Amino acid sequence: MINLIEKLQSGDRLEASECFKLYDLDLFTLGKFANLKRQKLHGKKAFFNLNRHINPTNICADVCKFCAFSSHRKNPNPYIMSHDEIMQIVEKSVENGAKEIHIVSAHNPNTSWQWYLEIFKKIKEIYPNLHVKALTAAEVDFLSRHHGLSYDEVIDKMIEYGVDSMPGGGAEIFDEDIRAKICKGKVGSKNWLEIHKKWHERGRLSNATMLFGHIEEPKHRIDHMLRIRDLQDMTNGFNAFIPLVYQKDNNFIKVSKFMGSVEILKTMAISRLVLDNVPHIKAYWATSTINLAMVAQEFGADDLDGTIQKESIQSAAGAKSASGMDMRNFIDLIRSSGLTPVERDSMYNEIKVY
Ligand code: V47
Repeated sequence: MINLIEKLQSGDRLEASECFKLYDLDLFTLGKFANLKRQKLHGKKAFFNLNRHINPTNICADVCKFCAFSSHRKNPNPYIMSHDEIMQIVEKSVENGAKEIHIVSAHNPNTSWQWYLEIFKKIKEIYPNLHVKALTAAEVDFLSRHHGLSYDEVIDKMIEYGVDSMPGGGAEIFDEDIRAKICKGKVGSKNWLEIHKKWHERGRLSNATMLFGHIEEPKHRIDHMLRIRDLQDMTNGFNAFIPLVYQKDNNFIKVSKFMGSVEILKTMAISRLVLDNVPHIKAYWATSTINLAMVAQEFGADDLDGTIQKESIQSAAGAKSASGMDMRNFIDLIRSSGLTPVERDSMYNEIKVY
């Protein structure tokens, strides 16, 4: 342990074998070193953006056991939005100040690939400066398999139709055994990484998530982070890493012990320490609660995601995020935590320091 602490003090990159020992350290030791790294990169800044999440359909060909959003026997309310409906939401969101639209759908087998992609063109025609963050690697994989397109073809179409960046969804946990238990049939780990690699190779940026607090163990989280770190060494295309805290309601994973705040904060801190090449660690308040997301800013995280306006995926599973967050509240909470609220764009350029 002394060697590991010396290594953390040096600030040098941790070897994989050292990363696997990090969970043995206590929260405050991890927090101290993660905060040093965070302060070195971002000082006291806590980033957020003005965004809107839109989930155009919940009808899904896949059956992920953690998902309470897709329509299934515990949530029998299938829907699919028309492009007109989506455009109305976009219009309202822009009126409310959104600068980014984050569009993620279930894998709906009853639609064409055009239904997935043409909406981006429609948005960009009217709002050329609105950032479109859309299509997870899981959706890319679904579109490829369902419509007989290669990954390259889907990705080139995304660019042609106006997608600016890719969200980090669908990564879940890369370990193949755990993945088979929680989301069998969905995009495999290697393919998730391959899709992001192809996206990065076209000069585009994306995020990476990790779903934790279900049946995985700490070693699986470290393995997940290391696979992200390896790809980032090659492409430098990840903007942010987002550890998503598992929400337990209305889904099909039986979890006997739920994750407490200490383990959540340790995971945030460890993310900062392992992912020395990813610029931002996002404490996504929708899954961690807003107060813990604020505390996480002192344990390695530097970003909170945004005001969201409406959230359907995590709130279906119990998170208190259904109606987003008021910008004033956001700013006041960041300030009262002793941090500097920084509104950013989707590429982390600073728009306004409050
Ligand atoms: O991949 C599904 C997760 C993700 C549950 O890129 C759940 O900036 C917790 O990826 N408990 C989609 N999480 C959302 C996502 C995301 C969110 C915010 C920002 C960004 C970004 C990306 O939601 C899925 C899945 O891991 N999810 N069910 C649940 N029960």
